[in-house]
Amino acid sequence: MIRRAAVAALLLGVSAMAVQADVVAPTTPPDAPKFDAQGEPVFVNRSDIYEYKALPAYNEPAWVKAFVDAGKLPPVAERLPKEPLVYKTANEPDGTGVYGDVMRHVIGGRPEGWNFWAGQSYGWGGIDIGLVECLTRTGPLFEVNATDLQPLPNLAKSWEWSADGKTLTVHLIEGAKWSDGEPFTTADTEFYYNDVVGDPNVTPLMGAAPETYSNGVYANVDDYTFTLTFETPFPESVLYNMAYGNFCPGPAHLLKPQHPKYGGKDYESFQKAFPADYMNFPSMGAWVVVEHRPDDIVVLRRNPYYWKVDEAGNQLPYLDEMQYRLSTWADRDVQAVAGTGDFSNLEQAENYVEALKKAADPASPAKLAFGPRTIGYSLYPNLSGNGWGEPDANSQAIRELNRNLDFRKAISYGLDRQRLGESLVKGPFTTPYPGGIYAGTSYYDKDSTVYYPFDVASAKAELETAGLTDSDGNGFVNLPGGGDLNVTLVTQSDYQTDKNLAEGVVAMMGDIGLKVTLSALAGKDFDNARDSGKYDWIIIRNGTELITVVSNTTALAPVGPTTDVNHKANGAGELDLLDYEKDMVDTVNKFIASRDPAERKDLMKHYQNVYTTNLDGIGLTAYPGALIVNKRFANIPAGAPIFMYNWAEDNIMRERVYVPADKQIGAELHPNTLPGAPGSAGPVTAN
Ligand code: BQZ
Repeated sequence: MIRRAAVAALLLGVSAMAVQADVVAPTTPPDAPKFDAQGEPVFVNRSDIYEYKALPAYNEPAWVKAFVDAGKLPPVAERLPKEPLVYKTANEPDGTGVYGDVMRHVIGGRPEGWNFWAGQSYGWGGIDIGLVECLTRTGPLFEVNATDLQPLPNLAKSWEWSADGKTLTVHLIEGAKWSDGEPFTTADTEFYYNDVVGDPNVTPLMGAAPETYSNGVYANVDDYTFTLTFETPFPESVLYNMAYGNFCPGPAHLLKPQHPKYGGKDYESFQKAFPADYMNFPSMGAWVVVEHRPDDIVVLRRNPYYWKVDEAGNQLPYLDEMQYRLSTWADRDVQAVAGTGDFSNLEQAENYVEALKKAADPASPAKLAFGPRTIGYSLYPNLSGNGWGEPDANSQAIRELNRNLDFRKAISYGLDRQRLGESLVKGPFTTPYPGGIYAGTSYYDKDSTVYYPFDVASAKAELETAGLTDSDGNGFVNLPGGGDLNVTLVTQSDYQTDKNLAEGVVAMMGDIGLKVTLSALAGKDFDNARDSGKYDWIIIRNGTELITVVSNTTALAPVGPTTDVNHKANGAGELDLLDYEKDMVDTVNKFIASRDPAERKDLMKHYQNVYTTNLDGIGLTAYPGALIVNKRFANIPAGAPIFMYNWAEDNIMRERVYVPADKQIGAELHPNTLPGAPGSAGPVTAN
């Protein structure tokens, strides 16, 4: 490793020893160990997956027909939209499915309530993905040809841009209904856009804000058509941002009366209006929550108004029930390989060896398939210097240091990323991750990626350059004129991986003389600390934007007051951006406005260079995840990644997954029942 100063000293004829030990020059990241994903997707065009059309006749499970015969439900044709979404048989890996059976999920989160639009978490692990359907869909894009890469239609069946690119007209599916039979119309999209996203007092679960949609101005045209009008032409990324996590409208007929603007008591009451014991909350998803036993299980039953069918006219879903056992994320892996659970995203590298061993047994009840290296962790210093998260004096001093590149370089030079990855799992899985766009993805460019490699002497030199020295000789650097600097590192306690990485960081920072104290927070507390800026440093498993760039693009930089993970506006709405951040904002906005693929590639090379040169986030490690699914399920698409445009719960398109009749296990907890009326106690029978 060539120390820059030593070379300079030699050139000047000065003894290298006389020059203060300087830092090693930044480099490009090491190539990741070769790791072949198990199974390639069958690449298709979007139109090969599904289309919207009326079919001559429709079917439903026989036990659902009993509800029609008892006069409790309209005939199935009247429960479907004029032109349902029709999944094409040729894209169903195992063809037309049969009705029946259940998918038994295990999750580590817990439902807070059902008001996703006021920020309530459903406990993750696929519950929210299956309940809140959105205008467009990106999960299945993992199998879409790069030449046809645009968001899939979903509740929005089509859209078009005005000639000047400043107006987007969106056409909703016509005649679809909520699971309680109420029509889905632009009343729902208008309420979502103007009274959830547009109301600063309301924050939806994934933080969608006006900037998420390029500050478009909403207008209804009719019950199934609305427009968004923009300042700058063709902000096509808004269509990606209309997928899961963002433009997923709620039932205005239930939400609106609770909203303070329409007679609701106040914002807190609005958020808490549909608590976790409220059953049968209307959904546009394939299933509806009919039972919740706290810390035990959430059970969902099929939505009789679901607006999707297969080409034979069978109303979907094929699976009559979804279960979510309320446990831990680690238990999800254990139960999936044991066969008592049906699904897991194997994402905690510590469990790989055991899971692989179990799944390798031919008698294993589950199939395990590794995908691409898209699970990655970064350490994020809080970059706000003007009060986001209300820091005390000590934290404010740390934020000033966080805003100093020499300090951020010290952290990076102090991290032995190879050892961090190997502390999780040995083998070709993990690779040092500098931060920024992931290696191996469409917009990655190695030569644009700057890597400050592990070197303790360089780390210590950078701390000194940042004005930190161990003035009291106790082994830890001190704040200028004060006691030891003591950084609090927030991590998520629900995952062993997050805790292991955090513990590794604490130890390595100690080796360079930087005292770091761990604060491990569970689920919602972690998410709240992350989103409110109440941290000095935080370790986060990164989102889709650093893998695909085209989804969640606004999360790549502080393009708005609340879009960036480690730099949001203060209470006064002020963003004190550093110069390099302004460059990133400008680059991302140009990317969003560009329709030229070559220009977009170049813009992302620049973004990657600015991000990694300035360590906007300090990468730790990246590795592949594996999808574990019980072998009895059919129609699991080949090569489905656990995480890319979205999680596998979305990617595998659960509504068209089925279990052949001879493999069904009779594990439904509420067989032959349907959701009841909103707010009623639970599921209902036909008579
Ligand atoms: C997958 C995912 C589906 C959230 C969540 C959880 C939250 C975060 C993140 C993952 C869980 C599973 O991830 O770990 O495999 O099933 O749910 O939503 O970590 O705490 O806030 O971003 O997606």
